[in-house]
Amino acid sequence: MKPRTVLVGTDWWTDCDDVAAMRVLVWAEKQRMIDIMAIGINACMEYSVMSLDAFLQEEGRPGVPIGIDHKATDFGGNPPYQKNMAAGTHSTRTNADCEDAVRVYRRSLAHAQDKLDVVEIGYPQVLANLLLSPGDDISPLTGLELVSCKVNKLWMMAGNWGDEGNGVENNFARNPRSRAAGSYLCVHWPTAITFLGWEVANNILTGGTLTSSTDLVAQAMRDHNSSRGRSSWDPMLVLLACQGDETEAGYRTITGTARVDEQTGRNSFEILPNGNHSYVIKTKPDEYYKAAIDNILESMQRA
Ligand SMILES: [Ca+2]
Repeated sequence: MKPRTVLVGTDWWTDCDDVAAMRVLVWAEKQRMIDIMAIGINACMEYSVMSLDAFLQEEGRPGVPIGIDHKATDFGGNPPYQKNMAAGTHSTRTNADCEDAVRVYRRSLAHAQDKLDVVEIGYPQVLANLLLSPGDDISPLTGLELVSCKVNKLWMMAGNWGDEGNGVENNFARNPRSRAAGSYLCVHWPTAITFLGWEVANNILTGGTLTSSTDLVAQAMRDHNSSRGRSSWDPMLVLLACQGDETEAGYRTITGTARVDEQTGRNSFEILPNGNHSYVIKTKPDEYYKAAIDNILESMQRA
């Protein structure tokens, strides 16, 4: 089967689960499940691009187009993993070398031959701003038109759906920018969306079996004080998206319409048989998902 093309958004911020997720993404490309078209970073810190570029080089996938939201400097935090990752490699790519993530997404969509999938493991403002983008030198189409024409589906780690679809989670609720964008995205994104929520992966700790002193995922886990493993929000969403089928990946779905409150970031869910949104519920024991992620992380561990 032909690999599915994916555009991937990540906050690549303070948490180390994005690092584990990026390893899962590169692994899935090596398995010919997906092709990585571009990555958009939606939280902007000093070493964002250099550390991600360094990581992708070390994982054997140099040259991925990277965009960044240069304005997203207000999420706070100062993760040591990015500085350490950037220091130990040969990357010279900086934030300033990269275009705005919306332009990278617009170009990717405009050039895509077939419909692709969008994967998001961070904040939603780049996707919201993509929808709001007007025609430009890249394409006469608006962002909404490009997404409508070129996207199959959005897979997103966001929300807490554990209390019958009601809850609060960081990717939607972090700050006014993420709350407004999450609210806008749920109303205006034109394709189906599958959400994997906080409650699905919080108790599934992965990465703790990596023991190499030079492995970059292991180092990020140690830098985050999570050397015994970290909640698997982002790696589980990426693996689900790369598999591309909720049932095969070990989930059932609740279908309806998701909403995010613009003021509070709280998510809610109305169950509707023909709704465009779904959130996933595990159908297997936690150990099943943990083993799947840990096996992938270990398979690419640096000796
Ligand atoms: Ca993330």
